[in-house]
Amino acid sequence: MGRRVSNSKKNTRLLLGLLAIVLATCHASDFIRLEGGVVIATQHRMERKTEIVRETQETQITLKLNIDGSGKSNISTGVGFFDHLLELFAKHGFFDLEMNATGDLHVDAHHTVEDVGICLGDAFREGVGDKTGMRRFGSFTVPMYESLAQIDLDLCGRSYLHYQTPLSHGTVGTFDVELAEEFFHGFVNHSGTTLHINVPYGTNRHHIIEAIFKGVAKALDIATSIDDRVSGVLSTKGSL
Ligand SMILES: [Mn+2]
Repeated sequence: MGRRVSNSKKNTRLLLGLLAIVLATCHASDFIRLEGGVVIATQHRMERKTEIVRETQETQITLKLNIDGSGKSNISTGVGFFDHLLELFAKHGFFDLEMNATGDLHVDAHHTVEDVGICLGDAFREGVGDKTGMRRFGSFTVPMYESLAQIDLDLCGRSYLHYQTPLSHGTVGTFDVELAEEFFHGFVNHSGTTLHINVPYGTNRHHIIEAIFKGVAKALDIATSIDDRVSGVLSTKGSL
């Protein structure tokens, strides 16, 4: 004669079985919500890592990005100040970034800086995927001694750059200051970002550009972060 099992015990076993299956198939970063004792895997969050390889007559670039990183970087572009900017971009945005760029520096740093911006834009566009659960908007203001950089961005799929700084010309090391704008043009065009960069005041070239890169990193960290109140994509249109 078989053992008699009450309905409530059967239900408990069924629930525990379902829980085991859900936990076994879910990633640690998935969202699991308990609602009235029923386990629902509401979203499957993919790893947000990308790898970009781009080669032209002017530059050869390989890039690895982890949007959900810790700020580790390994950067080599051949332009010292630009390496510094990309390292602090990774550090302050908590992105893991490997970047190896070989460009036609015998001409100048223009193609290298612009193409790195293009590759970083491609990496973010691919990395965020369909933007499920993502905050989408990000703003951050960085004071760097006498300079102030105000950054506002939207990862909306529409590319737009507003770039207003007191910088017009000059260099930091071998980096022409106008290359910062070229970098962000490449970035917004390939990432589909609406990006407003305003530096209302500042005098030191190194400080101004560094504050901009830190601010963009912080604003991107906010915009790419996941808010578990967001169901699907944060848009009345239903897609971004
Ligand atoms: Mn610095």
